Amino acid sequence: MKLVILLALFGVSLAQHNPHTKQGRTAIVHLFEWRWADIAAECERFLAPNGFGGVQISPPNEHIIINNPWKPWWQRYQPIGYNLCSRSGNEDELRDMITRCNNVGVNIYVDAVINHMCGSGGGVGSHSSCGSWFNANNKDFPTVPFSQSDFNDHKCRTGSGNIENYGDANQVRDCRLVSLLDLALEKDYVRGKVADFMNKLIDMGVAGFRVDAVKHMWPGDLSAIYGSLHNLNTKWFSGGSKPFIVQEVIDLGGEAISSREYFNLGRVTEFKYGAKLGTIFRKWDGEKLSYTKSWGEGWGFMPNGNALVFVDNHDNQRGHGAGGAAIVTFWDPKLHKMAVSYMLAHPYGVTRVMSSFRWNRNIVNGKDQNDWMGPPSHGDGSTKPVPINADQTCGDGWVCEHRWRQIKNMVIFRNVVNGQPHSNWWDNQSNQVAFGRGNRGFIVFNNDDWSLEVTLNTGMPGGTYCDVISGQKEGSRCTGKQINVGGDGRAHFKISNRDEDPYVAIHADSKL
Ligand code: QV4
Ligand code: CA
Repeated sequence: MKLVILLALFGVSLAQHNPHTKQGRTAIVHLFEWRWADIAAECERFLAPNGFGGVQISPPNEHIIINNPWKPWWQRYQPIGYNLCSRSGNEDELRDMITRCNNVGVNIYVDAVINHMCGSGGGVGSHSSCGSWFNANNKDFPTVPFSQSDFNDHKCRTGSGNIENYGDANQVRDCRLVSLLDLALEKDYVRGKVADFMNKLIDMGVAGFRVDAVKHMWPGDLSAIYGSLHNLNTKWFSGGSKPFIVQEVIDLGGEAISSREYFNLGRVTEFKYGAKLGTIFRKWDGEKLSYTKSWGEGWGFMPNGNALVFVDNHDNQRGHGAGGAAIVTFWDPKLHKMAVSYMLAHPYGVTRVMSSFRWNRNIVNGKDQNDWMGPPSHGDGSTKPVPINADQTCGDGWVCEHRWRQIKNMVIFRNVVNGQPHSNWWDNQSNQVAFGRGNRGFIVFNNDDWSLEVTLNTGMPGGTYCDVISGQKEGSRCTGKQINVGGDGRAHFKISNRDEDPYVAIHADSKL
């Protein structure tokens, strides 16, 4: 009996680590602040044809509207209730997007903000995305409803009521994160409201959640909430599938709370990954690419089966959250393409690609004065659609890193090499490295200030391959460099440090 219960618990928790991606697809893209209508179209016209497994969407629930500063992106991290109208669209548009993406095999993962409601200074009125009235002064959110006793203030022991010391686990969980009204998730009533919200989305067809601010919630409370979630909708997922759970915990070490506390509940964001990879590609702190021979758990990252990895996210690409100046973003396109490609080529973790919007970056003394700026918008603050240019890039300030040829092709590479071991490592003891994935793919990086010229064992079957970085295979021709692999698996590589993209990648499906 005990064994059965143990196995059941084990099975349940492991299931929440599975992203349920379809057809061997392996990468997720965060379409930050995109409208539901644009995501639906993107699933059909681009993500499905290019093998993307899923989309992380911005919070779909009712949120505060802030006019000073002017409709910042972070207003969506201040919930007013669980009605499904947001800056990205209304409930019908959300449902249409989920349906259309699922119908082409692209999963939807919802950013769930369940630790708190809006900030204590959020005011009184109907300035929310669905127009519901609320009173932040009295902690009154009638649309849920939540009132005074559904919040944690009585448990918080700091003078300000805010988190003052991250070394104290109690205040990190029971006090307010930057004044955000902290929900009493120990109460069955509050847990029930949160679970109802998540279950409604599951029934609509989402595949899982990125849970916001998990460090600020007790593992026991989360376990109770996750435990009451429905299985995924059998219209698109096999019976008994549990929602995928990615928990946002920033753990760079040295705090009272560690990611480990949440491993059994679902995957956890590995923030060390992007911070280190950025430092390595920037060649800061004496780091070298050759040191990444043991990349992954060998670098002290969490166990592979627990990790969700990314080069940058919506916070640290603009100086919020963790990682600082080392993080490489689209503002450094050459390094960004290399770092994202390294991540996609490497077997560690479930991978997430960032897709951003441009803003008027203005860094003064290390701080971006415009880190609040929301997505490309019309004069009334409504979000602009994402126009697609003739060359497949995006217009109107949408960066669409996921559409950059090099990144898109590495998402395909990751699918092609899925399940193959990390193999045939080579390095020059500096910043030139190469590795393969069994006999299905091989990648070579030159991040030194001089040329690379070397013959390497690729582990690939003999033949001519098209490099998917400088170009790609189109029909039977190659628009980029060609790499000849001999019958012995060896190939000659020459990469100038002055190349636009000083790296080369080939895989089984890029064979000519
Ligand atoms: C400010 C002061 C407070 C003060 C308050 C008074 O900072 O000290 O008490 O005014 O009213 C915004 C403002 C912030 C403001 C707050 C409340 O930036 O200055 O407080 O609103 O009005 C995003 C943004 C935050 C933003 C928040 C809510 O990053 O700047 O706060 O949304 O709109 C930690 C956490 C981690 C978190 C990370 C950023 O452990 O969980 O910080 N990451 C997630 C999300 C992130 C989001 C939140 C959590 C909160 O990824 O995007 O914060 O939902 O490391
Ligand atoms: Ca909390």
